[in-house]
Amino acid sequence: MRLDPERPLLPADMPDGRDLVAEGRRLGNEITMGVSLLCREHGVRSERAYRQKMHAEGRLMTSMNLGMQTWADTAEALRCIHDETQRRGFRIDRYNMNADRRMGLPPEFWSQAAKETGPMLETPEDWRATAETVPIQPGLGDMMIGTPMSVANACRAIEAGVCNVGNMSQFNWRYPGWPGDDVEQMAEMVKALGVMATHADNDAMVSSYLDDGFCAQFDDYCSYIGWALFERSIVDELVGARLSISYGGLTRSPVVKAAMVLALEAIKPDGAMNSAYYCDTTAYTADIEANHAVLVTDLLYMILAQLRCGSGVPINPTPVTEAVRAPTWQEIVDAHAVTRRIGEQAAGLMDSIDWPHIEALSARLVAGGRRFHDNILAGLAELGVDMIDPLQILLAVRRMGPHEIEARYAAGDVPRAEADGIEPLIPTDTYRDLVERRSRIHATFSARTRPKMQHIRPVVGSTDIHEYAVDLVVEALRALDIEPIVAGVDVDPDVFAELAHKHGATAVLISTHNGMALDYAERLQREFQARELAVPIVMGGKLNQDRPDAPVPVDVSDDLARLGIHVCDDIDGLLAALRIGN
Ligand code: B12
Repeated sequence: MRLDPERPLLPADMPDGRDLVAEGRRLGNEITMGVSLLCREHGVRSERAYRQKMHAEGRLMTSMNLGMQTWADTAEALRCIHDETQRRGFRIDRYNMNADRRMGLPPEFWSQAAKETGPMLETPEDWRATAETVPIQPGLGDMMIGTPMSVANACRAIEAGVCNVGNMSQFNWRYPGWPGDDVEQMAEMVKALGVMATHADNDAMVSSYLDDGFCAQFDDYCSYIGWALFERSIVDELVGARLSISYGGLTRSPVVKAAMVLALEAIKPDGAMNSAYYCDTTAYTADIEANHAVLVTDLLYMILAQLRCGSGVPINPTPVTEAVRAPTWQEIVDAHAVTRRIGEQAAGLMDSIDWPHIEALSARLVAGGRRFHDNILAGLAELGVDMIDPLQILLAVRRMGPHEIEARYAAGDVPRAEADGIEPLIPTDTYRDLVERRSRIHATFSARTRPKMQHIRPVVGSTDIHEYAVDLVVEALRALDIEPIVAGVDVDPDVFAELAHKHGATAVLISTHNGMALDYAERLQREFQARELAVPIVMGGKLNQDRPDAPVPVDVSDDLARLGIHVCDDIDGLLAALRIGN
């Protein structure tokens, strides 16, 4: 997105962010922070105190992502994990609940959107049970702060004894079927930050998984660090809450990740504590045995980085089935068993690592990050954003989007040309992947013959936040001289149907990943019927569906085909799919 000089970045009649923080603080004062089962068992009042105690005892802490179909299934998985890890002689310290995206919506909207991967907390008992089922500390890092339900969710989490509530980086996510606008959503978020500020002295922390938000679209790791500093300036300095950062799932280079961990620790203010460092999620394929190599290498460097900086931050190993679907509880335990074993051996390997190289890289990241941070603060002020109003700041950056922000404020050279993007100082792995995949796709598709391609006018978009495949589909189409209508991410079925109708589209190309492929397709077809549209639908991504009777999302490619949807495993299938109906 390029800023429109004719259109003001912010509306004239928005609420004052400072008043919203004050309102949040008032609401925060009405609730009492709970103490979880884990903390009670260890005689501490908070996750932070627990971690300090464990760190002092020399314990390597671990964290897991967990989100089954329902809360009942998730609670059962927690019990099984607790028992099985005890049997195998270790334990897991915390879990981050991967909730259904509908958790971010007011309950009256739940039935109007497709069920996605992850549980819903529906009753007060469910919320309390997150911290009471087993002595494993919950982090509610998804679909809480940043959503239209920010305030209610933050309050319930605090009352349940959840200390880390997120997710600052998810501030740009949209929620299916929600009719409100970005001002309303960000206002709720700012209020929730006020709630968290009230409980900062009780060790409540606003968590932020950097990879969930704009950082996933940045080309430069310096921008990651700069963005972390930027979030800190809003949460810690403006609002008076405490930010706790997670990072790692989109970085496959263990050396860069070790340097990033050192950098994230180096920029932390005194007394702050980060949430979790994640193993890579992107280098995995369907070759499960080969994925073990990715896991082990990544873990080794992450554990060594922990030993080097002594942060006391838990490590989150990625189950080897990551690229296939959401994991079973057994697959999660297995990944932690690997972590434990590497943890036993890591200290002996400390001296074999080239720390001066990693620390020099970390220093460059910090220096570049500080430049990004200074640039963005000065740049926003220049655009007329009131830099002591958190609502104005959040709304402004949300409206600018990650590409515009990096193009303006990156630490490296300014863009060579508008289309080029920035020249990254330390390129992100996602940027490297994109460049490599794009050139491969360009080479393949531009070599194809293009019969009657000019008649093709597809709409392209993603049903959720996953955006990388959409970028590639667009690239492939452009290589064929087809200019698509790009619907973007988080596109609801009625929006796809409206766009197809309005533009006389010849196909709708959908990427979907959140375990809702079938439910979404049926809703889309109903929207098509309502508009009497007969346009081919092509779907790719994770074509699976959460089902109450199955422990993990089930592949629904055949069901989609039966509905008449064209299913594509990869971009190569696009050409054949596009010919259909022409
Ligand atoms: C990167 C990633 C993320 C990033 C996305 C960053 C971004 N801005 O795009 C982040 C960290 C933000 C993220 C968030 C989430 N993620 Co995610 N994510 C992934 C991951 C690691 C890679 C997906 C990806 O982009 N691959 C690269 C692209 C190029 O490959 P691809 O998607 O496979 O697409 C290829 C083909 O499928 C095909 N294709 C895809 N779409 C289309 C469309 C058409 C028309 C065609 C022709 C072809 C085609 O072509 C592509 C090239 O071959 C996968 C796991 C994995 N390794 O696959 C999990 C995964 C998809 N995520 C998952 C989940 C659950 C989530 C969350 C809901 C978690 C949560 N509760 O917060 C959120 C989403 C929330 C939201 N608001 O939507 C699950 C889905 C579970 C399931 N149903 O099985 C997965 C499988 C992880 C797991 N094992 O649990 N995620």
